Amino acid sequence: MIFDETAHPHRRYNPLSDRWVQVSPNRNQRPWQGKEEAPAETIRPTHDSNCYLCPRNTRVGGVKNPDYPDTFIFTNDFSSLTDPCPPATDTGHPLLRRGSVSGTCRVFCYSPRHDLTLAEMPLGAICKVVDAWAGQTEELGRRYPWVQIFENKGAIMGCSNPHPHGQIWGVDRLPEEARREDACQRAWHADHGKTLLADYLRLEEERGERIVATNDTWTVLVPFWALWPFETLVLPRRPAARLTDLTDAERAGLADILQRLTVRYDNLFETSFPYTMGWHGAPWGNGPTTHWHLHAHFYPPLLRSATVQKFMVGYEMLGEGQRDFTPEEAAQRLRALPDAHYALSA
Ligand code: H2U
Ligand code: ZN
Repeated sequence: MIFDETAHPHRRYNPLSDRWVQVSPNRNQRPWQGKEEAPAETIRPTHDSNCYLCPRNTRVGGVKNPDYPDTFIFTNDFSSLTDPCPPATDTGHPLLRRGSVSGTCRVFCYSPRHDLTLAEMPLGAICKVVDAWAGQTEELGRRYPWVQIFENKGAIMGCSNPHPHGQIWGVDRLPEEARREDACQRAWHADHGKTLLADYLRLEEERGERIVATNDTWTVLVPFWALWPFETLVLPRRPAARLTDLTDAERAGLADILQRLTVRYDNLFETSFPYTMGWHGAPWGNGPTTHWHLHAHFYPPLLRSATVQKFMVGYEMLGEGQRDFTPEEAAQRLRALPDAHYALSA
């Protein structure tokens, strides 16, 4: 038998986080008995008086939101982290290790419009989001080694409020994903003299089969080692280390590529596409950052329709992560979709 990556189970290595993933393309043929009806798309008002993120509304803690014209950032009224936080004491037993963590958690409203998402926002408004991400990175990076920007989108991802928003945390130490990516990128740079993702990007640009969209300054691709069905990696073509290092042209290019990616995601199943996304930029205050290549991960849970989602259970929890169809097929499907949003162009 001759190996065929589109038919035969195999494993792929994620060099960015040092993990293996199992690809099982043969599982495409299995029967599906779960429910598949399309979800009711509710038409949302531009302002919702019950939304704690809309302008002029009062939040749970009693604070009133300003009448903000574009973006708005506030400290989470229910922050996961505090600063200061009492240092964790030693338990005295090596099998009961604990450590300290302190930081701050902010909520970031992308727009005063309750009814929009990144995919539906005009390019100028997405530019404001990019500028705010960079500004927050700069400010929190002065106080914390790790700045985690992320967005949970969609009820399926546990996000209760459809108002377009994300979160920004400043943390006083590297969390697990950051620690893994720092070690992998550091080792690659020491051996090859270039960033891991610069070498990877060159390879992908030559091959083309996993590219979703590209412009002068950015590329979006489905990584060779993607675990989630339509997972993507958003990469600056120049190896910038952080959002704060981007030129004006790169910021504009980022707004463009984010729009093209999120529109494609919505077009895939003609639904407001759920995902968790977030930025990984170089840690602060830990010496040179030449090994680190800025990137965003998009991790969407949908598998084959607006309602059929991928669950990370069973072998995924007990063995290793597994995907069904190949990353190349995911890229090909996303690449083929139009740049115009299905709901806006109707
Ligand atoms: P997510 O939906 O992405 O979890 O973000 C909403 C955040 O908003 C959530 O973390 C906070 C919640 O703690 N929040 C406030 O800070 N004030 C409120 O009045 C309600 C919700
Ligand atoms: Zn709102």
